[in-house]
Amino acid sequence: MKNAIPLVIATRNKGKTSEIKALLKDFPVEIRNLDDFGPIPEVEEDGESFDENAYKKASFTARILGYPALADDSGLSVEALDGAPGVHSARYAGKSAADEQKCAKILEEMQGKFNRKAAFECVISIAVPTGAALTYQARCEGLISDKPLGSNGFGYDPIFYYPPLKKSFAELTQEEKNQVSHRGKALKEVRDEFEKVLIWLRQHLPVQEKFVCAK
Ligand code: ITT
Repeated sequence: MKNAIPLVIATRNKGKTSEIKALLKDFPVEIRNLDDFGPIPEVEEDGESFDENAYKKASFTARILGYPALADDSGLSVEALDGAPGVHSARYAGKSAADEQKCAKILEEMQGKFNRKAAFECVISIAVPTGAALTYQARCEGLISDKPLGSNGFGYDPIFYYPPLKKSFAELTQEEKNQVSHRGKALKEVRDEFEKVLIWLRQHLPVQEKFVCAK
Protein backbone atom coordinates (compact mmCIF):
# COMPACT_ATOMS: atom_id res chain seq x y z
CA MET A 1 0.00 0.00 0.00
CA LYS A 2 1.38 3.44 -0.98
CA ASN A 3 2.56 5.67 1.92
CA ALA A 4 1.65 2.93 4.39
CA ILE A 5 2.78 3.53 7.97
CA PRO A 6 4.54 0.69 9.80
CA LEU A 7 2.56 -0.53 12.79
CA VAL A 8 3.68 -3.33 15.10
CA ILE A 9 0.99 -5.36 16.84
CA ALA A 10 2.49 -5.83 20.29
CA THR A 11 1.10 -9.23 21.22
CA ARG A 12 2.14 -12.87 21.25
CA ASN A 13 -1.47 -14.08 21.47
CA LYS A 14 -2.36 -15.67 18.10
CA GLY A 15 -6.13 -15.30 18.59
CA LYS A 16 -5.81 -11.56 19.21
CA THR A 17 -3.35 -11.08 16.33
CA SER A 18 -5.71 -12.73 13.90
CA GLU A 19 -8.71 -10.61 15.03
CA ILE A 20 -6.72 -7.35 15.00
CA LYS A 21 -5.25 -8.06 11.55
CA ALA A 22 -8.72 -8.74 10.12
CA LEU A 23 -10.04 -5.49 11.64
CA LEU A 24 -7.17 -3.35 10.30
CA LYS A 25 -6.91 -4.94 6.87
CA ASP A 26 -8.19 -1.92 4.88
CA PHE A 27 -6.05 0.66 6.66
CA PRO A 28 -2.96 2.19 5.02
CA VAL A 29 -0.68 0.53 7.56
CA GLU A 30 2.01 -2.05 7.05
CA ILE A 31 1.31 -4.49 9.83
CA ARG A 32 4.10 -6.38 11.51
CA ASN A 33 3.99 -8.43 14.65
CA LEU A 34 6.51 -9.38 17.29
CA ASP A 35 7.46 -12.53 15.34
CA ASP A 36 8.85 -10.31 12.53
CA PHE A 37 11.63 -9.16 14.86
CA GLY A 38 14.35 -10.95 16.80
CA PRO A 39 13.80 -11.80 20.45
CA ILE A 40 12.79 -8.82 22.56
CA PRO A 41 12.37 -8.77 26.36
CA GLU A 42 8.92 -9.58 27.80
CA VAL A 43 6.93 -6.69 29.23
CA GLU A 44 5.86 -7.28 32.80
CA GLU A 45 2.07 -6.88 32.88
CA ASP A 46 1.86 -5.81 36.50
CA GLY A 47 -0.48 -2.83 36.08
CA GLU A 48 -3.67 -2.59 38.11
CA SER A 49 -5.85 -1.69 35.15
CA PHE A 50 -6.28 -2.63 31.50
CA ASP A 51 -5.25 0.95 30.59
CA GLU A 52 -1.99 0.70 32.46
CA ASN A 53 -1.03 -2.64 30.92
CA ALA A 54 -2.06 -1.66 27.38
CA TYR A 55 0.08 1.49 27.58
CA LYS A 56 2.99 -0.45 29.05
CA LYS A 57 2.96 -3.01 26.21
CA ALA A 58 2.52 -0.45 23.42
CA SER A 59 5.07 2.11 24.65
CA PHE A 60 7.68 -0.51 25.53
CA THR A 61 7.40 -2.13 22.09
CA ALA A 62 7.45 1.22 20.25
CA ARG A 63 10.51 2.38 22.19
CA ILE A 64 12.47 -0.81 21.79
CA LEU A 65 11.70 -1.35 18.07
CA GLY A 66 11.51 2.28 16.94
CA TYR A 67 8.10 1.87 15.23
CA PRO A 68 4.56 2.82 16.27
CA ALA A 69 2.97 -0.08 18.16
CA LEU A 70 -0.58 -1.11 18.92
CA ALA A 71 -1.26 -3.15 22.06
CA ASP A 72 -4.45 -4.67 23.41
CA ASP A 73 -4.99 -5.44 27.05
CA SER A 74 -8.20 -7.25 27.66
CA GLY A 75 -9.94 -9.67 29.93
CA LEU A 76 -13.11 -11.04 31.40
CA SER A 77 -14.77 -9.57 34.50
CA VAL A 78 -17.35 -11.72 36.24
CA GLU A 79 -19.79 -9.92 38.53
CA ALA A 80 -20.32 -12.80 41.01
CA LEU A 81 -16.53 -13.21 41.33
CA ASP A 82 -16.02 -9.53 42.30
CA GLY A 83 -14.68 -8.69 38.85
CA ALA A 84 -12.20 -11.60 38.62
CA PRO A 85 -10.29 -12.68 36.61
CA GLY A 86 -10.04 -9.06 35.27
CA VAL A 87 -6.45 -7.95 34.62
CA HIS A 88 -5.32 -11.46 35.63
CA SER A 89 -7.33 -13.15 32.83
CA ALA A 90 -4.29 -14.44 30.91
CA ARG A 91 -2.77 -16.28 33.86
CA TYR A 92 -5.83 -16.98 36.01
CA ALA A 93 -5.25 -20.75 36.15
CA GLY A 94 -1.45 -20.52 36.26
CA LYS A 95 1.19 -19.20 33.89
CA SER A 96 1.15 -22.05 31.39
CA ALA A 97 -2.48 -23.16 31.76
CA ALA A 98 -4.34 -23.87 28.53
CA ASP A 99 -7.52 -21.98 27.61
CA GLU A 100 -9.61 -25.07 28.55
CA GLN A 101 -8.19 -25.00 32.09
CA LYS A 102 -8.93 -21.28 32.47
CA CYS A 103 -12.53 -21.84 31.36
CA ALA A 104 -12.86 -24.86 33.67
CA LYS A 105 -11.66 -22.81 36.64
CA ILE A 106 -14.31 -20.11 36.06
CA LEU A 107 -17.06 -22.72 35.57
CA GLU A 108 -16.09 -24.38 38.84
CA GLU A 109 -16.09 -21.07 40.73
CA MET A 110 -19.46 -20.21 39.22
CA GLN A 111 -21.13 -23.46 40.32
CA GLY A 112 -24.39 -22.67 42.10
CA LYS A 113 -24.12 -18.91 41.40
CA PHE A 114 -27.36 -17.34 40.26
CA ASN A 115 -25.85 -14.10 38.93
CA ARG A 116 -24.07 -15.12 35.68
CA LYS A 117 -23.37 -11.56 34.42
CA ALA A 118 -19.91 -10.94 32.92
CA ALA A 119 -18.22 -8.51 30.55
CA PHE A 120 -15.23 -8.62 28.27
CA GLU A 121 -13.22 -5.41 28.41
CA CYS A 122 -10.58 -4.17 26.01
CA VAL A 123 -8.19 -1.23 26.01
CA ILE A 124 -6.21 -0.48 22.86
CA SER A 125 -3.14 1.71 23.17
CA ILE A 126 -1.34 3.06 20.11
CA ALA A 127 2.07 4.39 21.09
CA VAL A 128 4.96 6.00 19.27
CA PRO A 129 8.66 5.63 20.17
CA THR A 130 8.69 8.91 22.16
CA GLY A 131 6.13 7.41 24.56
CA ALA A 132 3.08 9.45 23.49
CA ALA A 133 -0.04 7.33 23.11
CA LEU A 134 -3.71 7.26 22.12
CA THR A 135 -6.19 5.09 24.04
CA TYR A 136 -9.47 3.45 23.03
CA GLN A 137 -11.67 1.22 25.13
CA ALA A 138 -14.83 -0.82 24.90
CA ARG A 139 -16.75 -3.59 26.64
CA CYS A 140 -19.18 -6.29 25.72
CA GLU A 141 -21.71 -7.72 28.17
CA GLY A 142 -22.86 -11.31 28.36
CA LEU A 143 -23.40 -14.27 30.68
CA ILE A 144 -21.23 -17.15 31.87
CA SER A 145 -22.67 -20.38 30.45
CA ASP A 146 -22.84 -23.58 32.56
CA LYS A 147 -20.63 -25.52 30.14
CA PRO A 148 -18.21 -24.73 27.26
CA LEU A 149 -20.00 -24.18 23.93
CA GLY A 150 -18.33 -24.03 20.49
CA SER A 151 -14.74 -24.28 19.32
CA ASN A 152 -13.95 -21.00 17.53
CA GLY A 153 -12.06 -18.04 18.97
CA PHE A 154 -9.73 -18.30 21.96
CA GLY A 155 -9.48 -17.75 25.72
CA TYR A 156 -12.85 -17.58 27.49
CA ASP A 157 -14.95 -17.52 24.28
CA PRO A 158 -16.56 -20.98 24.90
CA ILE A 159 -18.04 -19.91 28.27
CA PHE A 160 -19.09 -16.37 27.27
CA TYR A 161 -22.73 -16.53 26.17
CA TYR A 162 -23.89 -13.51 24.16
CA PRO A 163 -27.71 -13.20 24.57
CA PRO A 164 -28.44 -10.94 21.53
CA LEU A 165 -27.13 -13.68 19.17
CA LYS A 166 -28.17 -16.61 21.44
CA LYS A 167 -24.69 -18.14 21.06
CA SER A 168 -21.41 -18.29 22.90
CA PHE A 169 -18.52 -16.28 21.39
CA ALA A 170 -16.90 -19.60 20.41
CA GLU A 171 -19.98 -20.43 18.31
CA LEU A 172 -19.61 -17.24 16.25
CA THR A 173 -17.44 -16.84 13.16
CA GLN A 174 -14.54 -14.40 13.56
CA GLU A 175 -16.47 -11.86 11.49
CA GLU A 176 -19.58 -12.17 13.67
CA LYS A 177 -17.53 -11.87 16.85
CA ASN A 178 -15.65 -8.81 15.56
CA GLN A 179 -18.99 -7.03 14.90
CA VAL A 180 -19.98 -7.12 18.58
CA SER A 181 -16.93 -7.88 20.69
CA HIS A 182 -15.04 -5.59 23.08
CA ARG A 183 -12.01 -5.69 20.72
CA GLY A 184 -14.14 -5.15 17.60
CA LYS A 185 -15.84 -2.12 19.16
CA ALA A 186 -12.59 -0.56 20.41
CA LEU A 187 -10.99 -1.02 16.98
CA LYS A 188 -14.10 0.41 15.30
CA GLU A 189 -13.43 3.61 17.25
CA VAL A 190 -9.83 3.56 15.96
CA ARG A 191 -11.17 3.03 12.42
CA ASP A 192 -13.74 5.83 12.73
CA GLU A 193 -11.03 8.37 13.43
CA PHE A 194 -8.24 6.75 11.50
CA GLU A 195 -7.56 9.78 9.31
CA LYS A 196 -6.68 11.74 12.46
CA VAL A 197 -4.69 8.80 13.87
CA LEU A 198 -2.63 8.69 10.67
CA ILE A 199 -1.85 12.42 10.89
CA TRP A 200 -0.84 11.96 14.54
CA LEU A 201 1.33 8.94 13.71
CA ARG A 202 3.07 10.77 10.84
CA GLN A 203 3.78 13.75 13.14
CA HIS A 204 5.38 11.41 15.68
CA LEU A 205 7.37 9.13 13.39
CA PRO A 206 11.10 9.33 14.12
CA VAL A 207 12.90 11.61 11.64
CA GLN A 208 15.04 9.54 9.29
CA GLU A 209 18.56 11.03 9.42
CA LYS A 210 20.18 11.48 6.03
CA PHE A 211 23.86 10.66 6.11
CA VAL A 212 25.99 12.72 3.75
CA CYS A 213 29.61 11.75 3.16
CA ALA A 214 32.05 14.56 4.02
CA LYS A 215 34.34 15.49 1.15
P1 ITT B 1 -0.53 -10.24 25.03
O1 ITT B 1 -0.32 -9.63 26.39
O2 ITT B 1 0.71 -10.74 24.39
O3 ITT B 1 -1.34 -9.36 24.13
P2 ITT B 1 -2.22 -12.07 26.49
O4 ITT B 1 -3.01 -13.31 26.13
O5 ITT B 1 -1.28 -12.18 27.67
O6 ITT B 1 -1.44 -11.58 25.20
P3 ITT B 1 -3.77 -10.11 27.96
O7 ITT B 1 -2.72 -9.91 28.96
O8 ITT B 1 -4.50 -8.93 27.41
O9 ITT B 1 -3.23 -10.90 26.68
O10 ITT B 1 -4.81 -11.16 28.56
C1 ITT B 1 -6.05 -11.27 28.01
C2 ITT B 1 -6.63 -12.62 28.34
O11 ITT B 1 -8.06 -12.43 28.46
C3 ITT B 1 -6.42 -13.58 27.17
O12 ITT B 1 -5.28 -14.39 27.36
C4 ITT B 1 -7.71 -14.37 27.18
O13 ITT B 1 -7.62 -15.42 28.11
C5 ITT B 1 -8.74 -13.37 27.68
N1 ITT B 1 -9.40 -12.68 26.54
C6 ITT B 1 -9.16 -11.42 26.07
N2 ITT B 1 -9.91 -11.17 24.99
C7 ITT B 1 -10.61 -12.29 24.77
C8 ITT B 1 -11.54 -12.67 23.77
O14 ITT B 1 -11.86 -11.86 22.78
N3 ITT B 1 -12.06 -13.89 23.84
C9 ITT B 1 -11.73 -14.74 24.83
N4 ITT B 1 -10.85 -14.48 25.80
C10 ITT B 1 -10.28 -13.26 25.77
